[in-house]
Amino acid sequence: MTVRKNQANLTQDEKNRFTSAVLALKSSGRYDAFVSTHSDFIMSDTDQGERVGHRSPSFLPWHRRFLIEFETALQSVDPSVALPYWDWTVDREPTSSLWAPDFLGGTGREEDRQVMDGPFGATKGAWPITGGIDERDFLRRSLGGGLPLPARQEVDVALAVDIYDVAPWNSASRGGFRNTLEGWRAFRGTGIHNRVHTWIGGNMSTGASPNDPAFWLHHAFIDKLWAQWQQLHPASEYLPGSATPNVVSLHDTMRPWNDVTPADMLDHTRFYTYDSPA
Ligand code: CU1
Ligand code: CU1
Repeated sequence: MTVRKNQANLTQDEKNRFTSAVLALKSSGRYDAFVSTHSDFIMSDTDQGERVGHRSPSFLPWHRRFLIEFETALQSVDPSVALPYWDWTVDREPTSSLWAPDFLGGTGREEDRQVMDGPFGATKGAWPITGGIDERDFLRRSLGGGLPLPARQEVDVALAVDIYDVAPWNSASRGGFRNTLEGWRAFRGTGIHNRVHTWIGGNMSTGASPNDPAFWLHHAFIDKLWAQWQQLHPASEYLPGSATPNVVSLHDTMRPWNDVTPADMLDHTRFYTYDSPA
């Protein structure tokens, strides 16, 4: 069984195995397919028409499925690998070990935000970006350039929300757990999940955010928070439970897979577990 661990507790061997498997997917072309899947869904996830991956109740089950696909791909390279998660309420600095050269590498240099160190840095030449939002073909970051990372107290406020989501089921939804976590109702639309993207900056601030491998560690933690919320509110179900125009309800299939519904994604322990409940 796959156990996802806090990245801060990984051994050097576990870090190396993770980054090596990511690089192997990159060199085989499989990685960039994940990036384009995500970009396609950002483009279609406006507040008009059907929303699937973002700004919608299915934000959480869509990304859960997306992460499972990626983790399965990693495991086809190295069966010992699981997605690590990054608890940004604890590891909050650009100097945190996550950003060391022996793991994800650090922030970008001043002139063009190009990441220069670590396995994905320019000097290694192993991380050409082909599916970005423009022609820049290198990984960019600007760690800590915007608002601070979400604090534990903000996360606890989100976890205390008793209802999964509320109408109009999009970025304007007030009060549900999903949008409190996704973050569109907050100051300038940079609540919890969105703020982490902007704190990293560079590729992570774009629709092609999986171009930065930090994407997976961020979203693994978002997924873990959803699992924690489910435990805290066992009587609170995924909403909407029945057909709603332009919204993925409990038993609707999700693009692009078309063989999975939010209901299928509710119990993550069918696929993996986390190393700690909170
Ligand atoms: Cu996303
Ligand atoms: Cu995200």
